[in-house]
Amino acid sequence: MHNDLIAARQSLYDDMQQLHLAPLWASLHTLVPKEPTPPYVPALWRYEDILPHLHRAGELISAEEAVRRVLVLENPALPGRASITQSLYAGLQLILPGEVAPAHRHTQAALRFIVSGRGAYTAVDGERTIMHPGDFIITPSWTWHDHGNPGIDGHTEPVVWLDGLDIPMLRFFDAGFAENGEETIQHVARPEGQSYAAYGNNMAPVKQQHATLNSPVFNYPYARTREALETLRRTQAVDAWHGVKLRYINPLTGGSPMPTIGACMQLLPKGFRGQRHRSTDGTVYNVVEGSGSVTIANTRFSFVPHDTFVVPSWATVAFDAPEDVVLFSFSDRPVQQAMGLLREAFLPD
Ligand code: GTQ
Repeated sequence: MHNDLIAARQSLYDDMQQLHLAPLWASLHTLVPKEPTPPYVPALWRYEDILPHLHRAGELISAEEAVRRVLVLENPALPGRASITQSLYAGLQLILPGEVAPAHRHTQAALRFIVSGRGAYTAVDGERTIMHPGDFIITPSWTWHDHGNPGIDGHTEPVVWLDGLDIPMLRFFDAGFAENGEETIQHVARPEGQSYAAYGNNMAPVKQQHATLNSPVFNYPYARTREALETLRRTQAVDAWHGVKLRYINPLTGGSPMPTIGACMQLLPKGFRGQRHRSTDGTVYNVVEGSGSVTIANTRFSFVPHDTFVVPSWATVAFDAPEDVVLFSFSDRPVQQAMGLLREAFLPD
């Protein structure tokens, strides 16, 4: 290209910049890429590495002072952003015996996936639920919530869970609001188990079945999920990509339990060697049972129970399970589906 033309163009760009104008043609290919080019990377966090730091935090700050005592799992390529993918946040929360995490609410939606320990509860809009390892619990947008660890049957132990929130998504939309409760521990308005009795048994109250954006079930107990996966692995063909995989639903709609985050549980039977697949929803996994490995793009990660890993948008993923493996996962899939953007591909052998 003629030097004069190069100089003239540069001069135009410099003058434009004063007016906060930019030439589209210089960046069109990155603005509208042929396929996703996520700025974040595959990563795995070993529970064994995190736990000592979580307990050190437990010695240095109370749950009440911290409000939420959480170690945030930051994507290595997004430091300081409290993001594990571009849209999602993940963190490991610890609550020690006798502690309370005070009541508040915010427009950010949360899920809890219980990793370890018994005897803690979470309360959501007036109802408590005891958390058991493997339970999937939702705290929908703008619901009051507090957590406590009084122990169970006279026994107390630390309780750890994985928090998944849509914090980066709400930051993108500038739609975040929050407020603290007047009381540290919210008033219990309904007995434990009421919402599950009303909506968790493939039935719904005859006079109140209007569907809402959020599931009326707020604890999906692991015992039921595990039993379903076990029955299916014995009675149906195992999917070559997913093993046996179920998604959590809002029983009144069949859609995801919350509008911004979808979640699944899958069982990979011993000896499973999964084929590669990919999708546009970057996904966070937590290992519930079993050891194995996952290959994300060209990197292989070995995992053991309680480890967490993230698969970026459009990165290929394939699992290897030398023993029975159970994986929990969550992503922004319902948002992409609502916008007609979700794409996935199942690659042949
Ligand atoms: O438990 O309410 O990990 O508000 C981040 C923000 C947990 C919670 C987090 C929160 C919470």
